[in-house]
Amino acid sequence: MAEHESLEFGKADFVLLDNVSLEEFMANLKLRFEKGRIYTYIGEVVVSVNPYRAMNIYGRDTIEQYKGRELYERPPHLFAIADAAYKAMKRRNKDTCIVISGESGAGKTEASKYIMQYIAAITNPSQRAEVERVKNMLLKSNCVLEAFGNAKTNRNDNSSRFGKYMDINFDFKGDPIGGHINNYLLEKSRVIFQQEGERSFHSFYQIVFSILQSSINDSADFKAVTDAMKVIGFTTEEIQTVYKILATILHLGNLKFGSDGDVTLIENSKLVSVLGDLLSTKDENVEKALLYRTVATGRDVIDKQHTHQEASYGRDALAKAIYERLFCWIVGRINDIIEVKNYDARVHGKNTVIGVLDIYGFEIFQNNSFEQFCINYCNEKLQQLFIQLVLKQEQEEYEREGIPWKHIDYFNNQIIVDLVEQQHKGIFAVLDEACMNVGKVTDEMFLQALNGKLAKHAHYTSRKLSPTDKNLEFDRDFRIRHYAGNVAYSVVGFIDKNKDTLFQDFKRLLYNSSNPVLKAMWPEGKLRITEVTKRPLTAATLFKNSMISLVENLASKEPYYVRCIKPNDVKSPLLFEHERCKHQVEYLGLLENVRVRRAGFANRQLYPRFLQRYKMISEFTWPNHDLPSDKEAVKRLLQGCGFEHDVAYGKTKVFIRTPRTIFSLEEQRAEMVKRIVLFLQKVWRGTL
Ligand code: AD9
Ligand code: MG
Repeated sequence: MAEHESLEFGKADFVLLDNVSLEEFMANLKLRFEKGRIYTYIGEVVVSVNPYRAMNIYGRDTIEQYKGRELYERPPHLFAIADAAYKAMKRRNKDTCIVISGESGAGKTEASKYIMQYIAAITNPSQRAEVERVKNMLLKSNCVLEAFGNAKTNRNDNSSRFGKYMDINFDFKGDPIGGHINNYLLEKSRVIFQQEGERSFHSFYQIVFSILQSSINDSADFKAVTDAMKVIGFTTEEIQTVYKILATILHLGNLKFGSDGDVTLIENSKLVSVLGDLLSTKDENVEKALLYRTVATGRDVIDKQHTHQEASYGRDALAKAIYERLFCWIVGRINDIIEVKNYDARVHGKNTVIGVLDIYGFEIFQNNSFEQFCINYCNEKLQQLFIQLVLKQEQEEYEREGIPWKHIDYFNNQIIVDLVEQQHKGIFAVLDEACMNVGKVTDEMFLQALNGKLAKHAHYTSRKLSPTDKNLEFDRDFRIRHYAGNVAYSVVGFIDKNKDTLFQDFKRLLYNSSNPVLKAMWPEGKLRITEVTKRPLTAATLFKNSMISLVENLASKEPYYVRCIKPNDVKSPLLFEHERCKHQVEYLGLLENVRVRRAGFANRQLYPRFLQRYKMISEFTWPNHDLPSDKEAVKRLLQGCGFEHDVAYGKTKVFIRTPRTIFSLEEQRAEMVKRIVLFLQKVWRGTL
């Protein structure tokens, strides 16, 4: 429970609501938003509403106010959560993680940056040069990754198109000594196609506009990104290669194929030599890779000419693949540089981590495809984790402290997670099976297979299964009832995107480049055609595996949660769209969260902390107590106040069931503080 805020700003913690109803929850959320209080707690969870305006609450002075303080001592803030995670890491040697969730545009990425800034600001008081360097690199890596992995969508001008999990490693002093980034499935199709009103990745505009000097923002960002890459430690050659790759992709976008009878040709063949230059490879090799593929038939190896359609497919696949590879390579390079080296646990003690997760939020567009399906599945996984961990954490604390605990029921989205990922029956499994088939499998056949397998599933339907459903517009769609809403996905492109084929000829072309940086990105180009036999894992399987290991990793750490809410769809700082927000509160399970928290104990505090705060209200503890332990002193204090019935004594903490008790303690404390101040004033004036 946070104090230092008058009730005019609403309740700082939802557990303090008089009645836990959706109406009261919403009224409090709205009041606080309108008063500029964008953060509110549910116990240790931060609920955040995107203010869509610059807030003066992230400066150095605010950071100082949160440093080392307990959660309930200050108004709710991201900094308090970051500090709690940091304290758990430092004092208790715990690996912790901060999981930020919410739909697209709700404020996850901004929150993750403020959290990183806070951690950077409060660490390394002795200004060790090496630690300063590491901190600087961690912060700068954000800027680079955003340039290459974010884009304007119809939901968010700076939408993350990849998932990011960053570990920050700390030494025994609690200073950051390195880090590691895991990135999850980049939405690479954006390189070749954007929905109306959207853009490709920021990086492309930065390079184009830096040449044209026409857009101030993009060209300033170009400089910032280039500088950031230099700071992180990218070599000049590497940076040049990065920009050459971007240019390659832009030129590939202009490449057109034509036909002359049976022969497929490149129409604007001048581009071939431009590409040859950029990729540091011979023009004829570029041309050949674009128009032919090498196939092994028995012992023979032949060059087979692409059809017009195959050539276009190949070109697009190439553009997507080199961008994705570039992105992964950038992440890999950052990791090479920031990873902890030479850490000796015997000398330095345990190396602990804080992980920060910032993924792409749940999204619904006009047209939803394979990428949205993966993104929304990822959000289902995280929702599932939230449900489990928030309860688990609660239960474990009661157990650890020896407090009896009655299990509380909660809504479970596992059924939707299973619908997607279950072996043999799940949507990914059906998709993989379709992709395994030799012979031509179409997206429509995949849809039929889904309809066959999932006809009875409560969260799945399609036009075929629900012909009268007016919200299902197209035959090619299937619809999932997600935890966060209904989404119709068009099956068009599912098969291709899942197979994710890139002709081996392109890999060889890039591997044979005389640019060593580029060559190093394509090690598998070394293989000869007869050596390439293994079928690569599909995009769906890779993504599913990465999500499963992400969740395992998060579950192994002590979690802290930030739940972001998007107040409106027009990016307005003034508008609190009631229905929109209510929907999010519901699907995020925030009300259940409050109930679980309240069914247990609304407040818990370490004994010494509790005493420090309230000792002045009891004659047994003021100014000091002579009881054998702080725990005994707290017992005595609470008995004296008549709150015995409302508390439980754990091993290290006192648990207070109802918020009213805390209010009352606070009131008594305020009264005593006033009396003490008056007394001191009298002493000072000599009027006593
Ligand atoms: V997505 O799932 O990556 O599409 P996010 O990451 O949840 O989404 P983001 O953090 O990018 O959303 O926030 C969207 C925009 O809201 C930002 O670009 C800011 O303009 C605005 N925003 C978000 N949080 C804050 C804040 N704390 N203060 C001011 C904010 N503006
Ligand atoms: Mg984001």
